[in-house]
Parts: sequence; structure tokens; C-alpha cells
Amino acid sequence: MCVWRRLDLRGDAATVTKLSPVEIRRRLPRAALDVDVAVETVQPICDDIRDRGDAAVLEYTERFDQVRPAGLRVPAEALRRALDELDPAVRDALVEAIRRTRVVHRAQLREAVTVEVAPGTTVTEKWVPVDRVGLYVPGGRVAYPSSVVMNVVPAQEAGVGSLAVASPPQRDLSGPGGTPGPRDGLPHPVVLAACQLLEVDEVYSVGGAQAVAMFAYGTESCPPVDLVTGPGNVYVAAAKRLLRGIVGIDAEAGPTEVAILADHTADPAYVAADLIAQAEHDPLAACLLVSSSADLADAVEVELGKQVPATRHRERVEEALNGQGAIVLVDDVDAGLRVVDAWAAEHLEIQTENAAAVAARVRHAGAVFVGPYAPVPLGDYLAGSNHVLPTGATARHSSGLAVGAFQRQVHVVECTKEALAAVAPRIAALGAAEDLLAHVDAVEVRSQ
Ligand code: HSO
Ligand code: ZN
Repeated sequence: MCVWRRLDLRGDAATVTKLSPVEIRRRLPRAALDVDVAVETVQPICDDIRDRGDAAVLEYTERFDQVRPAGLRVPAEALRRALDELDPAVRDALVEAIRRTRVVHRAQLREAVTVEVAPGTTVTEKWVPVDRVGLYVPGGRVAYPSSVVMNVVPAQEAGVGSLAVASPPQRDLSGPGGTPGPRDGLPHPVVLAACQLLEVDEVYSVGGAQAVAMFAYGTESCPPVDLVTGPGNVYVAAAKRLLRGIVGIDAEAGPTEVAILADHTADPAYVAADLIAQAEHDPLAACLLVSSSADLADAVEVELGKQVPATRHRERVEEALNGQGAIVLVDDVDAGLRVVDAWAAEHLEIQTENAAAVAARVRHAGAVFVGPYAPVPLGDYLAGSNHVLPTGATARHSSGLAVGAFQRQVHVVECTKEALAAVAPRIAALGAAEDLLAHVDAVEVRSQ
């Protein structure tokens, strides 16, 4: 049974135009995630991995994943076998996902730009790839081969030279009498197959905070990386928070979210299906329907009543919908836009009349899915867009994973003697204003 929270933001008294974005956001549900508490838990683990390397990683892996891998690095043979044994339909889907994702991300590459700011003075902005990255692929409750694609492809397109993947080892007790089978202690076979398809040969059977610490500090098996990317649970987020600075990070991913802005033209069966699809990720997933039509909202509830009992992961879907699900009623699509902009969803679907025009007005969302035939799962797997997206309202200031996340922007400054002399009085004025006279001298000495 779904006990949907209903929030009525209609009418004059509660009209959303009178509320600030922060006030709107406070009224809307989202799972509270205490990353700081998790930081306390992961700190000793990370310290231990810094001090003892592989041995510590193996011990924590055994403790948290209940399996001891034969080694941290996945043997080349296991990667080859995973691809050989892959279901052809899954292989075909991955190949097409990789193709589309590559096309989209290649288009993000930027040429260096040179600007002449004054005669004889140029500033060139160039993009330089990070040398070595560690990509985390979750594999706890659900294994995510699609996330291998979403991390690896932008890193490769960015020109990253050295690339490692880590994903938690699985238990395989398919051997005789329930003994360990050939996949025991290895990441999910489809994750391995995806790595092999992408020609990533450096893969580790390590999950959680251990993986982030291994990447950040380096161990005997795994040289340290410069940047760690990829989503994960709260312990992965905590390790990223703790080790940021020692290593670069993309973002601290929180539980996944969807907001659907819908009017009377939306199909309630589609809306319900999309809410359920997001909820199946995680009992902490947040699913919001913002509707200008009370009839549509009622119809979606009826649909949920039909679809939820029939869905494969019914339990966690119900937990998510009951915990962080809500229907928000608004006066019109304009008011709905204010609500979804304030909530700043990881995924936003627009299922309204003139959906493209409405979508064009959205400012805060990790990714926007327009109209009845662009559901979030299209973007999860095959649109070519990236599915590693900002959660927890960070879409106000952050972007999804992209080629730029794997590159640094560097300014290259060039100047002639004459051009420096021409600007010297202004440097002298600012140097004096900051009382940094050696700065002034460093320019003056060149005019002699
Ligand atoms: N919706 C998830 C991504 C995903 N879905 C992977 C299926 N596999 C978070 O963006
Ligand atoms: Zn998904």
C-alpha cells in the first residue's frame, strides 16, 4: 500500500510565488543522509589503508563484502571470460550504449582558445586531461554495468591516459555443494564484461570506502590516482568527503531522485511507471510528482495502486514512495516550474503540453527529460547522455559527469617586452595598493 504524501501548494494563501526557493525546498521530501556521521566511520578505515595498503584493503573487503578476493586486481583472463560469456543481447545493448555515449561526450571536447587582450598580450585557455583516474562502479544492492560506460567513456574522450575501475566483489557459491564458484570474489560479471568491451584492463575487486582510499593513497597493487569519480553509497560519499584534496573527486552522490512535472495531458500510466522506476534503485530514493491537474494526480495514484504490487522490487519501491514520495498540487505549470526549480532534481521529466517550451525554462535539474517518450531509463542506459548526475539539490551549482570533469582548464599567458611596459604603470598601482612592492619590482626590472 502506498501512503502518498500530498502537498497542496495551490491557491492564494499558499501560492508558491510567495515562497522563496529555500522555503519551497524545505516543504518537499528528500532522504536525510548524514555523511558526516559516515565520515567518522570511514576515517579509521581510510587511515589503515593508507598505512597498511593491500593487506588492509583485503581485510575490510572480507569484513564488509563477506568474501575474500584471491587478489585485488582482476586477472585479464577473468575480464576476457566475462565478455565471452556475456549474453549477446546485453553485449549488443552495451555496444550501442557506448557508441551513443561516445558521440555525445566527444562533442563536449573544447579547442584551446586564444584571446589577445591588448596588442602583444595573449591568454590561451587550454584543456589538459588528468593523468590517472579511479572510477567507482557500485555493486551492492544493484550492480551497474551501465555506470562503467558513463564513467569510462567521458574519461577516455577527455584523453585520460591511465584509468582504473573498482567495483565490489560478489559472492559466488555455485561450486559443488555450495562451494565458491569461478566468479567468487570478482565484481559482477557484466561490470567486468563492460570493462573489457571498453578496453579497460585495470579493474579491482574493491568496493565502498576501501576503494576510494585505495585510489587516493595507492597500495602495492594500485598506484594512486589523481581523481576519483562515480556514484556510491553513503560510505563512498563519506570517503570522498574525507579524502578530497588528497585526491580530486567529482561529487558526493546521494540517493537518486526524480521529479515529474505533469499536467492534464500526461499519461498517468507513464508517470506512475517512471516514479516506480526511480524508486526501485533505493529505499531512500526520492520521487516527486508536481501536477497542475488534480485529476491527473488522482489517476496516477490509481495507477500506482495497480503497478506497485506487480513490480519486481516491490518492497524497496514501497519504502521509497512511502518515505520520500509526494504529490505536489500546484495552480498551473508556471507554479510547477518554480517548485521543480527549487527542488533541483537529479532527473526532471516534463510531461506537459508544449513540453519542449516548458523544459527550456527549467534552470535547476541534473538532466531534463522532455515529453512522453523520453523516460529517465532511456537516459540511464541509451540516450547517450550521462547518468552520473547531481543529487540532493546540488543541481543548483553542479553538473553531471562530463568530459570537463576529467580535464583541467589552464591559462597560458604570453606577453612582449613592449606590451609589458605598456601595462607596467597599472601593475605598479595595484602592487602599491596591496603593498606588494616586490611584485612591482619584478615588472620594473624588465623595463631596464
Ligand atoms: N538512475 C540511476 C542510474 C542508473 N539506472 C543506472 C539504471 N542503471 C541514477 O542516475
Ligand atoms: Zn535508473
